[in-house]
Amino acid sequence: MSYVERVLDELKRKNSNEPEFIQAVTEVLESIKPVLDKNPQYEAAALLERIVEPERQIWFRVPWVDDNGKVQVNRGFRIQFNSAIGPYKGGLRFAPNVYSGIIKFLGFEQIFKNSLTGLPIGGGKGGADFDPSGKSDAEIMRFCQSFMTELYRHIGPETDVPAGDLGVGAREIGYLFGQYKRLRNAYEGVLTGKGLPYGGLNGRTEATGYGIVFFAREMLAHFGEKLAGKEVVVSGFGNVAWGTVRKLNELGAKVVTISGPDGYIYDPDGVTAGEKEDFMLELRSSGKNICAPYADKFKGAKFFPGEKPWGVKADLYIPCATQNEITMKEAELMVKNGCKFLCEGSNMPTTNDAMAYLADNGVVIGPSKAANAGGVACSCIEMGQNAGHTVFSPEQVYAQLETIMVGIHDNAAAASEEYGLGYNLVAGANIAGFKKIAEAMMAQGIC
Ligand code: 2IT
Repeated sequence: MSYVERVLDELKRKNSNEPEFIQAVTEVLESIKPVLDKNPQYEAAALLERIVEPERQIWFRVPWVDDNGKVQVNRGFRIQFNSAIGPYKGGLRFAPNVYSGIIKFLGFEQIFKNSLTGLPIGGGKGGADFDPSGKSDAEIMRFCQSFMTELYRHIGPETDVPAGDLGVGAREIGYLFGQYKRLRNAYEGVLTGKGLPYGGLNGRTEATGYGIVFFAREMLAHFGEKLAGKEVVVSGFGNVAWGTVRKLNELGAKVVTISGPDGYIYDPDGVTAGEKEDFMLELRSSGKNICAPYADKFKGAKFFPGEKPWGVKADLYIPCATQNEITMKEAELMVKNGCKFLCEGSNMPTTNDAMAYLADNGVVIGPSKAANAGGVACSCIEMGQNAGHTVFSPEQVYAQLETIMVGIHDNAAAASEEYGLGYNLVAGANIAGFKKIAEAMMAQGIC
């Protein structure tokens, strides 16, 4: 049995109730086998066994009082996964399906994503099984304050710096920051994704989406193709989808779909810049988590209830909703429609078997941990801005973001080439991300 198989066996035994975590680890470990073969000292140092075990896992009670005076209790998490190259860094997700397996898969992915940015940030993730949809502003505030009342003792600007993820946007970050500041009596960059008046970074809101599009542009350029004139299927309608749509429009592509948990929108005229783009923000801030109203507002757009957009023909597919929205069923549809490029916006949107099937059928895949790293990269720039007691201009941020995304693409492509895998960005990103973590961990001894 190979080293990787042995570690995966043990992982499955210990975490059998966390399928998403097992999926994420399997995907990474299988593709770094050539690096392990070249470096037998890693097995001797039990490097993989250490990498798959979070350094620290915090589970906590989040009690709060709803608008009817009823006491509610949610479960909060912070998984401090790996600090080999910097303080733990990663978002907080508030969604009803959150449990340890989701936070651990996200935290594990974050280790390699953050490594790929080239910046000094370790991997972590957190959240709660709290459903923000339909909650009043006061309820959101009370929940965030209670969440931070436990979390504050575990985090800090040099220890662990959370940010947003699904269900956690600028409003939630504001409430979390306010409570941290009260409890600690310290004004410090402990969270990123903050509002501009209190330490936030110009450009952080659109950074993830813009970065995804820069990455897609580099993928297409490798084959001598351009984004201009391309039809694009996008899923989701939240922050990541919005930034993606904006940049795609700017670069002359046409976005024909967005989606929500309620179904998808097909807009043959394109989700164009201006009113339509802005309506995505309205959909988000409505707190209802549905996209159907888009079709009522814009003539020519059609709503398909309960369906996903993967059967729509396009040149490029960019999932921006949530994990595992592309399974074998959707992958088969995409291949039938002649899909050439898949650039993953959301974290782990594709199941491992669907990913293998797409690759076998010639689809070029930009993996999420590389393609969506622009968000956390700008979070790290926000940390630097706060630590330096300064403010960066949007132009400074956009320029750095673009350089970082091109760098991630080129490093992933080079790592794949180095190991004789051709242009395989999935393996290349895992290899490039892993190498830096492995070298840092080896240098720091058994810890
Ligand atoms: O998945 C992600 O990279 C995020 N949710 C952003 C993390 C961050 O710390 O900005």
